[in-house]
Amino acid sequence: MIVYITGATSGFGKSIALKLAKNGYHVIITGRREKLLQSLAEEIKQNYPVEVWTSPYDVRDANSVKTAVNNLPDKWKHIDVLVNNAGLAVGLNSLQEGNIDDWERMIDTNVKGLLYVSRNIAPLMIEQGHGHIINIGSIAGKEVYPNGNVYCATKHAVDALTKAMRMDMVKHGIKVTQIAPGAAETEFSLVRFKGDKQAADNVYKDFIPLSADDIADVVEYVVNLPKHVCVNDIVVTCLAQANTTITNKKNG
Ligand code: NDP
Ligand code: 8X3
Repeated sequence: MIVYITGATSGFGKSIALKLAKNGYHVIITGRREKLLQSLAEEIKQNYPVEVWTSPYDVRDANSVKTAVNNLPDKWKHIDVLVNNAGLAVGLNSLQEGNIDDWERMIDTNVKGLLYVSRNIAPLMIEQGHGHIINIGSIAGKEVYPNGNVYCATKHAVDALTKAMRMDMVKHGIKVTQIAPGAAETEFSLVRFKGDKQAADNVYKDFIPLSADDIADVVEYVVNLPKHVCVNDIVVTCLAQANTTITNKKNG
Protein backbone atom coordinates (compact mmCIF):
# COMPACT_ATOMS: atom_id res chain seq x y z
CA MET A 1 0.00 0.00 0.00
CA ILE A 2 1.22 3.49 -0.88
CA VAL A 3 0.18 6.83 0.64
CA TYR A 4 0.97 10.23 -0.91
CA ILE A 5 1.01 13.05 1.64
CA THR A 6 1.33 16.76 0.84
CA GLY A 7 2.75 19.07 3.49
CA ALA A 8 4.65 16.36 5.37
CA THR A 9 7.45 18.55 6.70
CA SER A 10 5.56 19.41 9.89
CA GLY A 11 2.29 19.21 11.79
CA PHE A 12 -0.47 16.89 10.60
CA GLY A 13 1.36 15.72 7.48
CA LYS A 14 4.42 14.57 9.39
CA SER A 15 2.34 12.71 12.00
CA ILE A 16 0.20 11.12 9.29
CA ALA A 17 3.34 9.91 7.48
CA LEU A 18 4.70 8.30 10.66
CA LYS A 19 1.33 6.79 11.58
CA LEU A 20 0.68 5.26 8.17
CA ALA A 21 4.26 3.97 7.94
CA LYS A 22 3.56 2.24 11.25
CA ASN A 23 0.52 0.71 9.52
CA GLY A 24 2.79 -0.69 6.80
CA TYR A 25 2.26 1.95 4.11
CA HIS A 26 5.12 2.98 1.83
CA VAL A 27 5.05 6.76 1.92
CA ILE A 28 5.55 9.56 -0.57
CA ILE A 29 6.19 12.77 1.34
CA THR A 30 6.10 16.26 -0.15
CA GLY A 31 6.62 19.85 1.00
CA ARG A 32 8.95 22.72 0.18
CA ARG A 33 11.54 22.20 2.97
CA GLU A 34 13.70 19.47 1.48
CA LYS A 35 15.93 18.95 4.55
CA LEU A 36 12.88 18.26 6.72
CA LEU A 37 11.62 15.76 4.16
CA GLN A 38 15.01 14.01 4.27
CA SER A 39 15.08 13.85 8.07
CA LEU A 40 11.50 12.53 8.17
CA ALA A 41 12.43 9.91 5.57
CA GLU A 42 15.34 8.80 7.80
CA GLU A 43 13.10 8.69 10.87
CA ILE A 44 10.52 6.57 9.08
CA LYS A 45 13.07 4.15 7.63
CA GLN A 46 14.80 3.75 11.01
CA ASN A 47 11.53 2.84 12.71
CA TYR A 48 9.44 0.97 10.14
CA PRO A 49 10.16 -1.59 7.39
CA VAL A 50 8.72 0.57 4.59
CA GLU A 51 10.09 2.57 1.67
CA VAL A 52 9.95 6.36 1.45
CA TRP A 53 9.97 8.65 -1.61
CA THR A 54 10.64 12.34 -1.01
CA SER A 55 9.31 14.88 -3.48
CA PRO A 56 10.09 18.52 -2.69
CA TYR A 57 7.94 21.07 -4.51
CA ASP A 58 5.66 24.03 -4.04
CA VAL A 59 2.00 23.01 -4.52
CA ARG A 60 1.27 26.48 -5.95
CA ASP A 61 3.32 25.67 -9.05
CA ALA A 62 1.12 23.60 -11.38
CA ASN A 63 4.10 22.54 -13.53
CA SER A 64 6.15 21.37 -10.56
CA VAL A 65 3.23 19.30 -9.29
CA LYS A 66 2.72 17.70 -12.70
CA THR A 67 6.42 16.98 -13.17
CA ALA A 68 6.77 15.52 -9.67
CA VAL A 69 3.88 13.11 -10.20
CA ASN A 70 4.90 12.23 -13.78
CA ASN A 71 8.47 11.52 -12.61
CA LEU A 72 7.45 9.05 -9.93
CA PRO A 73 8.93 5.63 -10.72
CA ASP A 74 6.20 3.29 -12.01
CA LYS A 75 5.97 1.28 -8.79
CA TRP A 76 5.30 4.48 -6.83
CA LYS A 77 2.41 5.45 -9.12
CA HIS A 78 0.13 2.83 -7.54
CA ILE A 79 -1.12 5.30 -4.95
CA ASP A 80 -3.78 3.89 -2.62
CA VAL A 81 -4.30 6.94 -0.44
CA LEU A 82 -3.76 10.65 -1.19
CA VAL A 83 -3.79 13.02 1.77
CA ASN A 84 -4.28 16.60 0.55
CA ASN A 85 -2.93 18.30 3.64
CA ALA A 86 -0.57 21.12 2.55
CA GLY A 87 -2.12 24.41 3.52
CA LEU A 88 -1.84 27.50 5.62
CA ALA A 89 -3.44 30.59 7.07
CA VAL A 90 -1.57 33.87 6.66
CA GLY A 91 -2.71 36.87 8.67
CA LEU A 92 -5.83 37.51 10.70
CA ASN A 93 -7.26 40.82 9.54
CA SER A 94 -10.60 42.31 8.63
CA LEU A 95 -11.30 42.20 4.90
CA GLN A 96 -10.95 45.97 4.60
CA GLU A 97 -7.47 45.77 6.11
CA GLY A 98 -6.49 42.56 4.37
CA ASN A 99 -3.13 41.96 2.71
CA ILE A 100 -3.59 40.88 -0.89
CA ASP A 101 -0.34 38.86 -0.93
CA ASP A 102 -1.60 36.88 2.06
CA TRP A 103 -4.87 36.21 0.23
CA GLU A 104 -3.02 34.97 -2.86
CA ARG A 105 -0.86 32.63 -0.77
CA MET A 106 -3.88 31.07 0.92
CA ILE A 107 -5.98 30.72 -2.21
CA ASP A 108 -3.05 29.43 -4.29
CA THR A 109 -1.99 26.89 -1.66
CA ASN A 110 -5.21 25.71 -0.06
CA VAL A 111 -7.45 25.67 -3.13
CA LYS A 112 -5.37 25.66 -6.30
CA GLY A 113 -2.59 23.48 -4.82
CA LEU A 114 -5.11 20.87 -3.69
CA LEU A 115 -6.64 20.93 -7.18
CA TYR A 116 -3.28 20.54 -8.96
CA VAL A 117 -2.29 17.54 -6.83
CA SER A 118 -5.71 15.91 -7.16
CA ARG A 119 -5.81 16.50 -10.93
CA ASN A 120 -2.55 14.59 -11.33
CA ILE A 121 -3.17 11.74 -8.90
CA ALA A 122 -6.90 11.02 -9.43
CA PRO A 123 -6.30 9.65 -12.97
CA LEU A 124 -3.74 7.18 -11.55
CA MET A 125 -6.32 5.98 -9.05
CA ILE A 126 -9.01 5.75 -11.75
CA GLU A 127 -6.66 3.68 -13.93
CA GLN A 128 -6.01 1.18 -11.13
CA GLY A 129 -9.70 1.11 -10.16
CA HIS A 130 -9.40 2.11 -6.53
CA GLY A 131 -8.11 4.82 -4.23
CA HIS A 132 -8.90 7.03 -1.27
CA ILE A 133 -8.54 10.82 -1.31
CA ILE A 134 -8.50 12.49 2.09
CA ASN A 135 -8.80 16.27 2.11
CA ILE A 136 -7.75 18.09 5.25
CA GLY A 137 -10.37 20.83 5.52
CA SER A 138 -11.09 22.68 8.72
CA ILE A 139 -13.82 23.71 11.10
CA ALA A 140 -13.18 27.01 9.27
CA GLY A 141 -14.69 25.32 6.23
CA LYS A 142 -17.94 24.84 8.12
CA GLU A 143 -18.27 28.23 9.81
CA VAL A 144 -16.53 31.56 9.46
CA TYR A 145 -15.05 33.61 12.31
CA PRO A 146 -14.10 37.28 12.70
CA ASN A 147 -11.04 38.20 10.60
CA GLY A 148 -10.83 34.66 9.23
CA ASN A 149 -12.49 35.75 5.95
CA VAL A 150 -10.17 34.45 3.21
CA TYR A 151 -8.77 31.46 5.13
CA CYS A 152 -12.34 30.39 5.94
CA ALA A 153 -13.32 30.86 2.29
CA THR A 154 -10.47 28.59 1.14
CA LYS A 155 -11.56 25.89 3.57
CA HIS A 156 -15.19 26.28 2.48
CA ALA A 157 -13.84 25.66 -1.02
CA VAL A 158 -12.15 22.47 0.22
CA ASP A 159 -15.50 21.42 1.73
CA ALA A 160 -17.24 22.00 -1.63
CA LEU A 161 -14.50 20.32 -3.64
CA THR A 162 -14.59 17.26 -1.38
CA LYS A 163 -18.31 16.80 -2.11
CA ALA A 164 -17.75 17.43 -5.83
CA MET A 165 -14.82 15.00 -6.02
CA ARG A 166 -16.91 12.29 -4.38
CA MET A 167 -19.62 12.75 -7.02
CA ASP A 168 -17.10 12.67 -9.86
CA MET A 169 -15.21 9.63 -8.62
CA VAL A 170 -17.87 7.42 -7.07
CA LYS A 171 -18.26 5.48 -10.31
CA HIS A 172 -14.55 4.66 -10.22
CA GLY A 173 -14.67 3.16 -6.74
CA ILE A 174 -12.63 5.96 -5.21
CA LYS A 175 -13.38 7.04 -1.66
CA VAL A 176 -13.31 10.75 -0.86
CA THR A 177 -13.17 11.86 2.77
CA GLN A 178 -12.85 15.25 4.42
CA ILE A 179 -11.33 15.60 7.88
CA ALA A 180 -12.15 19.04 9.32
CA PRO A 181 -10.13 19.75 12.48
CA GLY A 182 -10.55 22.54 14.97
CA ALA A 183 -7.64 24.23 16.72
CA ALA A 184 -4.52 22.04 16.74
CA GLU A 185 -1.07 23.01 17.95
CA THR A 186 1.31 22.68 15.00
CA GLU A 187 3.31 25.29 13.06
CA PHE A 188 -0.05 26.61 11.81
CA SER A 189 -0.27 29.68 14.05
CA LEU A 190 3.45 30.46 13.75
CA VAL A 191 2.90 30.64 9.98
CA ARG A 192 -0.33 32.61 10.36
CA PHE A 193 1.41 35.20 12.55
CA LYS A 194 4.51 35.25 10.33
CA GLY A 195 6.96 33.90 12.93
CA ASP A 196 5.58 35.77 15.97
CA LYS A 197 5.94 32.95 18.50
CA GLN A 198 4.22 34.80 21.32
CA ALA A 199 1.13 35.44 19.21
CA ALA A 200 1.17 31.81 18.10
CA ASP A 201 1.56 30.42 21.65
CA ASN A 202 -1.26 32.68 22.80
CA VAL A 203 -3.73 30.88 20.51
CA TYR A 204 -3.32 27.65 22.50
CA LYS A 205 -3.12 29.21 25.97
CA ASP A 206 -5.45 28.04 28.73
CA PHE A 207 -6.92 24.98 26.98
CA ILE A 208 -5.69 21.69 25.60
CA PRO A 209 -5.83 21.87 21.79
CA LEU A 210 -5.73 18.95 19.40
CA SER A 211 -2.30 17.58 18.52
CA ALA A 212 -1.06 16.48 15.11
CA ASP A 213 -1.15 12.89 16.39
CA ASP A 214 -4.87 13.24 17.14
CA ILE A 215 -5.51 13.96 13.46
CA ALA A 216 -3.18 11.14 12.37
CA ASP A 217 -5.32 8.83 14.53
CA VAL A 218 -8.41 9.91 12.58
CA VAL A 219 -6.64 9.28 9.27
CA GLU A 220 -5.58 5.85 10.53
CA TYR A 221 -9.22 5.12 11.40
CA VAL A 222 -10.66 6.13 8.03
CA VAL A 223 -8.09 4.24 5.96
CA ASN A 224 -8.57 1.03 7.93
CA LEU A 225 -12.33 0.71 7.43
CA PRO A 226 -13.74 -2.09 5.25
CA LYS A 227 -13.56 -1.58 1.49
CA HIS A 228 -17.30 -0.80 1.20
CA VAL A 229 -17.28 1.89 3.93
CA CYS A 230 -16.46 5.54 3.13
CA VAL A 231 -16.40 8.20 5.82
CA ASN A 232 -17.56 11.32 3.98
CA ASP A 233 -16.80 13.99 6.54
CA ILE A 234 -15.52 14.28 10.10
CA VAL A 235 -15.40 17.47 12.16
CA VAL A 236 -13.07 16.98 15.10
CA THR A 237 -12.29 19.47 17.82
CA CYS A 238 -10.64 19.29 21.22
CA LEU A 239 -12.98 18.97 24.18
CA ALA A 240 -12.65 22.67 24.99
CA GLN A 241 -13.76 23.91 21.56
CA ALA A 242 -17.48 24.10 20.75
CA ASN A 243 -17.15 25.89 17.40
CA THR A 244 -14.96 28.50 15.71
CA THR A 245 -15.86 31.23 18.20
CA ILE A 246 -16.48 29.45 21.51
CA THR A 247 -13.57 27.84 23.35
CA ASN A 248 -13.69 27.08 27.03
CA LYS A 249 -10.47 28.68 28.29
CA LYS A 250 -9.41 28.26 31.92
CA ASN A 251 -8.86 31.96 32.42
CA GLY A 252 -11.85 33.15 30.41
P1 NDP B 1 1.85 23.20 9.59
O1 NDP B 1 2.22 24.63 9.30
O2 NDP B 1 2.52 22.52 10.71
O3 NDP B 1 2.04 22.32 8.26
C1 NDP B 1 1.68 22.81 7.00
C2 NDP B 1 2.33 21.95 5.93
O4 NDP B 1 1.91 22.45 4.65
C3 NDP B 1 3.84 22.00 5.97
O5 NDP B 1 4.38 20.71 5.79
C4 NDP B 1 4.21 22.90 4.80
O6 NDP B 1 5.42 22.48 4.21
C5 NDP B 1 3.06 22.60 3.83
N1 NDP B 1 2.90 23.68 2.87
C6 NDP B 1 2.48 24.95 3.10
N2 NDP B 1 2.55 25.67 1.98
C7 NDP B 1 3.02 24.84 1.01
C8 NDP B 1 3.32 25.01 -0.36
N3 NDP B 1 3.13 26.18 -0.99
N4 NDP B 1 3.79 23.94 -1.06
C9 NDP B 1 3.97 22.75 -0.44
N5 NDP B 1 3.71 22.53 0.85
C10 NDP B 1 3.24 23.57 1.57
O7 NDP B 1 0.27 23.24 9.80
P2 NDP B 1 -0.82 22.06 10.04
O8 NDP B 1 -0.18 20.73 10.08
O9 NDP B 1 -1.64 22.49 11.16
O10 NDP B 1 -1.67 22.24 8.71
C11 NDP B 1 -1.95 21.18 7.82
C12 NDP B 1 -3.32 21.42 7.22
O11 NDP B 1 -4.29 21.38 8.24
C13 NDP B 1 -3.50 22.76 6.53
O12 NDP B 1 -4.24 22.57 5.35
C14 NDP B 1 -4.29 23.58 7.54
O13 NDP B 1 -5.07 24.57 6.91
C15 NDP B 1 -5.16 22.49 8.13
N6 NDP B 1 -5.72 22.74 9.44
C16 NDP B 1 -4.94 23.09 10.51
C17 NDP B 1 -5.52 23.29 11.75
C18 NDP B 1 -4.75 23.73 12.93
O14 NDP B 1 -5.34 24.30 13.87
N7 NDP B 1 -3.45 23.46 13.01
C19 NDP B 1 -6.95 23.05 11.96
C20 NDP B 1 -7.67 22.72 10.78
C21 NDP B 1 -7.07 22.54 9.58
P3 NDP B 1 6.60 23.46 3.73
O15 NDP B 1 6.54 24.71 4.55
O16 NDP B 1 7.85 22.66 3.96
O17 NDP B 1 6.32 23.68 2.29
C1 8X3 C 1 -7.50 25.93 11.54
C2 8X3 C 1 -8.56 26.05 12.57
O1 8X3 C 1 -10.17 27.70 13.61
O2 8X3 C 1 -7.79 28.21 13.70
O3 8X3 C 1 -8.06 25.60 10.32
O4 8X3 C 1 -9.01 28.44 11.66
S1 8X3 C 1 -8.89 27.68 12.89
